[in-house]
Amino acid sequence: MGTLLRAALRRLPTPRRHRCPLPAAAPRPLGSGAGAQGGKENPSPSLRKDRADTVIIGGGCVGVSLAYHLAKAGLKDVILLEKSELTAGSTWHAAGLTTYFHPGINLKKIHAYSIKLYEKLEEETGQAVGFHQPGSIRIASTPTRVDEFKYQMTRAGWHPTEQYLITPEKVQELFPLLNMDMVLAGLYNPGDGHIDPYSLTMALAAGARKYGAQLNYPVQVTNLNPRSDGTWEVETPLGVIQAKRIVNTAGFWAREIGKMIGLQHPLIPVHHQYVVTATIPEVKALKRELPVIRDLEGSYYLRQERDGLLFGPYESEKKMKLQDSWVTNGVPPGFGKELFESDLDRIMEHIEAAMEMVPVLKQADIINTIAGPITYSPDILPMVGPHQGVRNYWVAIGFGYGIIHAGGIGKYLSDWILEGEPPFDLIELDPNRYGKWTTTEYTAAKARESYGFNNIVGYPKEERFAGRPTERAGALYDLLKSKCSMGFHAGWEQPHWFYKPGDETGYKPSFRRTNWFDPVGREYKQVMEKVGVIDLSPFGKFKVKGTDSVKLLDHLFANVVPKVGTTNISHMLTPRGKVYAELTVSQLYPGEFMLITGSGSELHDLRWIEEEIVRGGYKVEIENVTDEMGVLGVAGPYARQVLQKLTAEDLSDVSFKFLQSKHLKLSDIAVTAIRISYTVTFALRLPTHHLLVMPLNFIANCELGWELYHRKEDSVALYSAIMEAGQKEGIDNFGTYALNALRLEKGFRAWGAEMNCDTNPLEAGLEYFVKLNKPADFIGKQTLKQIKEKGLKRRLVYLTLETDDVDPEGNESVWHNGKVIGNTTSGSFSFSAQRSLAFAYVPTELSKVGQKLEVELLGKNYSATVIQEPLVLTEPTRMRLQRKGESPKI
Ligand code: THG
Repeated sequence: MGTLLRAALRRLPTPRRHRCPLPAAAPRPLGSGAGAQGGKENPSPSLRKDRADTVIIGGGCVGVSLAYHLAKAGLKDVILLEKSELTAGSTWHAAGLTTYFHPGINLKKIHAYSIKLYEKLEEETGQAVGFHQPGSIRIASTPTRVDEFKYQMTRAGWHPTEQYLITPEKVQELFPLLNMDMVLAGLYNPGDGHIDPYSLTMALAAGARKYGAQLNYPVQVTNLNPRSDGTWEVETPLGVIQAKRIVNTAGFWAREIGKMIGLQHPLIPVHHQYVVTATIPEVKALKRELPVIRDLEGSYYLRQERDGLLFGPYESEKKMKLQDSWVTNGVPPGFGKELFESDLDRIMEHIEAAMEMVPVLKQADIINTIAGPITYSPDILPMVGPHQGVRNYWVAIGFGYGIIHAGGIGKYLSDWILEGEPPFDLIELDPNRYGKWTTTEYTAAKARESYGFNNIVGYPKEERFAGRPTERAGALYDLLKSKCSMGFHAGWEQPHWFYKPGDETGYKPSFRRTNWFDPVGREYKQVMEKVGVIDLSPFGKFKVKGTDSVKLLDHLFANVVPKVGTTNISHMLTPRGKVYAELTVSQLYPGEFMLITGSGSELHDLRWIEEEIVRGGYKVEIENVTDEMGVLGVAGPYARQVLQKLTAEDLSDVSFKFLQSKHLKLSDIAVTAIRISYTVTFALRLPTHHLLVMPLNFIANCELGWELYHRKEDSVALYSAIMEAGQKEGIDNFGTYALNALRLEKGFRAWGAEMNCDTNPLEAGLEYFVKLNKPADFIGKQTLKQIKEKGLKRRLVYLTLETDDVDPEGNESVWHNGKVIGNTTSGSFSFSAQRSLAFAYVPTELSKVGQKLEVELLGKNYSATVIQEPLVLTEPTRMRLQRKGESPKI
């Protein structure tokens, strides 16, 4: 370490204690400080109104942005309650970084909106915001990091965000003070920078007031009482406010607000420190402001602060600090604009890395360190939207990067509140991705990990291991854990792929094909040629019954209601005709249904259904049986032969048809069996031309499969009985990676990839499941009719790609004639075609079979061809082709 810096550290003033206000020398972004007037307006601490449309709880940048956007959109009676003063909590001491970059596909839109808003806020509100946009560079100093940047480039290529992969020379030109020894490449976002979080909040507050919102502080919310009509009573020391809806934007107090209504929001405050230096002559001598840099290997950000530098590290999982007493006891009620004691020892290795990378730091004096609480959620993404289980309760909480998110999230949530559906897909922020399994211990372990992993390489198919297994791991977990690489799905552990002697086991992430590639091919073959068993227990499972159950499902779903003993694949659409969810619906008994959804969408779907039940006054009961039931999938040509050994019930095709369900005893265990398989089944909508790449006899009979729903207590016995019965047939396990390859070959779309609330079912090629002619006026029907009349601008196509050591993953750029014209949605290696497969959205005029396109993977454009789907022919099509005397061609 440089001696001067060491000396400087020694000269630091005595670290500030808890609850000491920000000293005069507190950092303020360049040129700011004078303009921030909004906070001076000290509203009278009276409620002024006792009725509101929306009460927003918490006056940080996120809550104030929501008030601004709701009021600007014309909503009357928006009241924000802040218990101390605006920005108290995390906003006021934030480092204020703004960036277009986010690895998440949809969050890029939030970032871009925020930046565009912040650029014009002063003009709109008269309040300066201290916004600096010198650009930012992420620095790669390892080859893997360069791969990561290439991966990020293809993911950003179909977004409006400007982002460039730049050479070391260009990096140096933009940031002349770098030690170039370690720089291999840079990821450059022009327009990035930093803003003064306090002034930003004041500008949003000025705007919110201008448009009619009421910001009240200091007014503490002391209790929240739900009323039977779905409205709320918000109690404060100054009286009660009646509100149609409440929005929790309380930052690191959000857990305390949640507790008032019996919810435990998974978020935890962590310590974050940053350091500000005095003037550095080399910085002062520069003609223009330095771009922000993020040294990912060193795990810190660094930006110019006046004529010095500001430097903020993210310590490792082991070194970072949680406020332990807050984890267990909650945030002390009086805590407001206070800081923690700083601890430079904790960040010393990052200081050293920064001095290596930016050598002028060695001579720099530190004039300030800020150590404040910021909120972390288990996956470091915020929770934004309506909450399942509590009517008219919304959240915008868990922000680790609140400043860059505030603008976009305020707009997003305001649109959702006012229009009844999310303006675009942001499923990764759904508060309902968490549930009862996200305990405090889990959240604390994850907060540590997320903080420590701030700058780790973000691989595709990333797995993180802290806090696992949860109490929800699943009944087969202990039996299977040593045999496979497990994936985490909403608290469950589900096998990704299974080990065999000679395999390189464990989690070995890569941007290219890695250790699971060959084993997944083996599992694929297992299911195609013999019979495989998969644990599908993480599915979300609901039972619906009651007088109005048929009526409800007819209104909720775009497909017809299945007859008793049968199953349909059905979509819930939004009023705008987008795909909100995909479920299977089985009528088990007259009027009694089982609804099955993916593991990640359990509470997401449940919230929507529950809300429609209340809205329409349907007489039904819905029960979430997700945790009570296990599910085993048995698939492959010998599936029938194996299961038949365990039951007297006739499983032949005549008596147990595709998409039928029956209650059976298998080896004396009661199961509800559905003849369906995401892996292998019929496709009824097959066109006549196929690219068939496998000999017919090889794929004959491969489409057989059952799902077996049973009591969780019986999972192990059922699994063992099936495995035992299938010895002769060579039964074996398979995991979700093989499942994904199988479903792609069959042309099955996956919710969250090929369809979401940005896509309508027609462009997604789901027309077969959408019954526009059914009598019931299901949600989205009218809009969808209009969409159909107008014609589709883009379509989902099925592509094969000539690749080498990398497969498409989804969200890559699709090119044509030197331009990005679309994006992939998911992909995999096809073990039957022996080349890569992907789904992609492209303009309708480029969607014809035979169209040549390119897909960008790791910096290279691979040639791709639109082909007729599906790749693997299934029984009905083969029969039809045979009858016609045609033989499919390779
Ligand atoms: N099994 C069950 N429920 C589910 C899934 C599942 N719910 C969520 C998700 N997965 C739903 N997705 C699908 C998608 C397609 C099929 C099954 C579940 C499927 N499709 C056939 C096809 O497209 O050819 C049959 C279509 C038809 O004729 O109706 O099987 O995996 N229980």
